[in-house]
Amino acid sequence: MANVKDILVPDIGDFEGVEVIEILVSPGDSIKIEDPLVSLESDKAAMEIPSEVAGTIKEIKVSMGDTVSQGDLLLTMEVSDAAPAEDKKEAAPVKEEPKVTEPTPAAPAKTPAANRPPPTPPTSVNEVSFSQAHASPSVRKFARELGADLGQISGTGQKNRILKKDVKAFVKKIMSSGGPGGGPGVEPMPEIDFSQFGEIETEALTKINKLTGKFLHRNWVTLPHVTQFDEADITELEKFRKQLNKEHEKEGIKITVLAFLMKALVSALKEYPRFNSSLDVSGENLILKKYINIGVAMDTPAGLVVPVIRNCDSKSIIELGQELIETSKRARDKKLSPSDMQGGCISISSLGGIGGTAFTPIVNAPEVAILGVSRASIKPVYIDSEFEPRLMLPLSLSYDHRVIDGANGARFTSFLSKVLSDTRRLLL
Ligand code: CAO
Repeated sequence: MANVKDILVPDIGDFEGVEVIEILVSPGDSIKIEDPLVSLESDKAAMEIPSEVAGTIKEIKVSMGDTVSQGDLLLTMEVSDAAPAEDKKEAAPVKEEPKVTEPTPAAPAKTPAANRPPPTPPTSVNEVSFSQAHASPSVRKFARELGADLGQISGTGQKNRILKKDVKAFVKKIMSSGGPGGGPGVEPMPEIDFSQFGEIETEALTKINKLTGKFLHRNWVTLPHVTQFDEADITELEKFRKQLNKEHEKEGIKITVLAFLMKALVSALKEYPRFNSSLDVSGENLILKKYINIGVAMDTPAGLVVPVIRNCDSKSIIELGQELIETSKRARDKKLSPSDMQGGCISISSLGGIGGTAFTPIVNAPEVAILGVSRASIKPVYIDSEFEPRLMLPLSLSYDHRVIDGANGARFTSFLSKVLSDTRRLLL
């Protein structure tokens, strides 16, 4: 036989007239001992009232917003006789840590959704905004289980309280926003019929475009990039380069600035070995490489490729110049194999032959840095109390800030600049 039992507010300490902020059960619900029934909130803390008995909810006797004290009737429950007496242990109210914002429970709602930072993946939880969010313990627990940051969720409950359904909607939105142009926590790109604005033509991306795009996107969103800009005075280097090209004209050898840059990078990597490293998959160890292979971004009609020139430390500038010519021809003729693109330590993206003053290249992970090079130009440089026309080469070094500190980024480009300004240093 079942009997109907009144469920009262238990001993909740010194609190009087506490607000009912959430009713967690409905008539007909089957309840186990310690299942939460309602959430109460004072101006100091929120707490859940768990059930002391097992049974079925008959009638809810309070409404949201009511204030209750110890001994007040919350609901009635049909308690099954079958429930063993020893199951009927005292269930204490589950208290949440005191609220960070005092004194009004509605305080977190002062941050309108529009002013909140854009959503990030459910895994990155800001503990401060999480603790300040206006939600009951059960909703907090639920959000914790899903890794959802309460601080980013707009509540639809009373006084903007975050409800379980708000957490569900937030997670659902994040999970479904991984479509084209979207990503975790990012709105998917809307599908637009551009022909409504004028004539259009659709061109399929090449295989290389698609593949490169995927890796660039991954590297752009997963690596914290910083780009360090600098300049190198290559006036003397350029004289030397022209002289070398004249000397080797008959052999058909042509050396561009790029070969010198590769040689300068070899010196810089030896001086700063951290730039010749990769993070392992766990992200806890740095793998330092003892070889020096340099990837060179090459623009081909089929798209961008980054073949790797191996063992650059054991090659002369002339050998590097030759290999660059051969490799760029193979790239344009689509003769590169996947292995030609592997094993790089650092990359160079040279747009100097085209133009521009600076840019922010994307690190070619698992490498940790990439050197961008723009077009050299004559600039007035103040030397020994006079302006002199010097050929200045713009450098843009992007690096993975998890591995390289800003100070070392600046040291690296300063070193490169020094070496390129005085080619004798390449011999050191
Ligand atoms: N400043 C001024 N002139 C430069 C220069 C620079 N930084 N770099 C090259 N030049 C000059 C060269 O000396 C050459 O001039 P001459 O013909 O008068 O001797 C001319 O520009 C053409 O050089 P180049 O670009 O063909 O040769 P390179 O060795 O410098 O580069 C290669 C070879 C394959 C890297 C280049 O052709 C290329 O593809 N660059 C694009 C790379 C790219 O797309 N990067 C973006 C990646 S991210 O999207």
